[in-house]
Amino acid sequence: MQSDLERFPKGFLWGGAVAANQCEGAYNEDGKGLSTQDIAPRGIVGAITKGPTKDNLKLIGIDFYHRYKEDIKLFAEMGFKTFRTSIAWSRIFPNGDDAKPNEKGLQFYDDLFDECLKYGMEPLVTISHYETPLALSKNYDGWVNRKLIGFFENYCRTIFDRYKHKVKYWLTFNEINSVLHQPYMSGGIFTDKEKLTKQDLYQAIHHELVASSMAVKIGHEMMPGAKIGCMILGVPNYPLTPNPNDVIEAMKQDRENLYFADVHVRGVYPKYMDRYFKDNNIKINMQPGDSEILKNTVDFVSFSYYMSSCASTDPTKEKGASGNLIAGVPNPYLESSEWGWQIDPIGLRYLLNLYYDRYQKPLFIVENGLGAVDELITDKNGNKTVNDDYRIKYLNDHLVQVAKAIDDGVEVMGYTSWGCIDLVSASTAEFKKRYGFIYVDRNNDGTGSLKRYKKKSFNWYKEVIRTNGKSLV
Ligand code: BGP
Repeated sequence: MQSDLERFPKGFLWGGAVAANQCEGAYNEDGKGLSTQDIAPRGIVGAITKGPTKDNLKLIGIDFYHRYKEDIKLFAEMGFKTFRTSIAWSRIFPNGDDAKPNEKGLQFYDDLFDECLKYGMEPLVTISHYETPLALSKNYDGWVNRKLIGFFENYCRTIFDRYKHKVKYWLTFNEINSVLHQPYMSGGIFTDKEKLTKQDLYQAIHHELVASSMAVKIGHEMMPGAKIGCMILGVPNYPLTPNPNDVIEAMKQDRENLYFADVHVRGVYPKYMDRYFKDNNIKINMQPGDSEILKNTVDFVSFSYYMSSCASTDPTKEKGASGNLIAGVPNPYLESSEWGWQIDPIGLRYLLNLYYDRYQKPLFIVENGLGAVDELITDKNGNKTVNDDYRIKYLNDHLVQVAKAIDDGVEVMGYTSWGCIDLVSASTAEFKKRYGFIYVDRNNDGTGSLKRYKKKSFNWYKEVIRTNGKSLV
């Protein structure tokens, strides 16, 4: 790429992203209640347990709860303009339906946001990132129950009021469309995935969509100037072949995800869902006022991007490619990560264009990165580090495509690389799968000093931010 072009706009929000449940630890400190994650030691690949068990790496995470000052300082050293994290709902309302919030939980995020602001870093806050209070899951079946809207509203009012002078950028539900595939992790739905009816699933989605629009409504009322976005798990679907049947299949699979952003941006259910609901015998119970609330549309669309997928109507093609909570037919043109996620930088340019053509809203890439096994080595100066050239290549190649999308005319607000510091992975709840610019000494068996070390990508990203993307190649 030519280096003399000012592709990334001035004020582009460079940064990194984490989620409370994957890094904070301190799962039962200072009045925090249990969340759905505290009994899911294997992420989405294993069963949930009766209570927290020692093998659940998230209970300690990377001890961010106690070490955030050290970590934020390192992010500041890289020049982060923004830091995306989530608020653990069960730190604020331990059971989700409590009458009063937990002051110590509120104080923690006050301190955390102050620390970010001290370095001129804008907090970008996910209100709900796969950490529904466990009591809401067990006692109400999560978002299947309409009562969750009220509890969520109460939670939003509490945090908006508390942080209105500190947080300008908010995201409602992390990867809201992932509830289609992971109802427990994403929607706190306690009913077994196999037993969950489509009727209940889509009713739960309706509740989340109403709650999300409600958050936009009250957020705008309580925090003039705040920018509130939805957050979508972004996986573009390519037809596996030019067979028109595959093209229609890809369109259908894309719509499964686009539906969520369509409602958030347009404020109404898209027409194609009428057909889907009819075909699947689903009747959404819309209460009076719901359609009015849905009209509170988002200020921007944020999304995660790790991979693309292929759609095929050929029954001999198996959905063999594993991936970010969604499995697709493997693309023969792409290579895969060590975890089988297909790497497709151009897909990011494609997705940015797709969203922008459809919505004409600013876009924010709030997750992207490479989960890999890293080897900690000692360099010639005696410093411990990781030579993660593979990560640098992955991120560079994706950012080049972001630059191209900006050239295409797409409005991109920012980019927060996922897992800017190593943390516990979401899907497999392990430590071996690392994303960070900062290595954390912790292992799958829970051993390790929790010490932090800068990887090679640390200085690389610092330079990308310093030059506003001109150092990309
Ligand atoms: C997304 C989640 C994140 C994150 C990321 C990487 O689905 O929003 O929480 O973890 O994927 O996935 P994993 O951690 O499973 O590698």
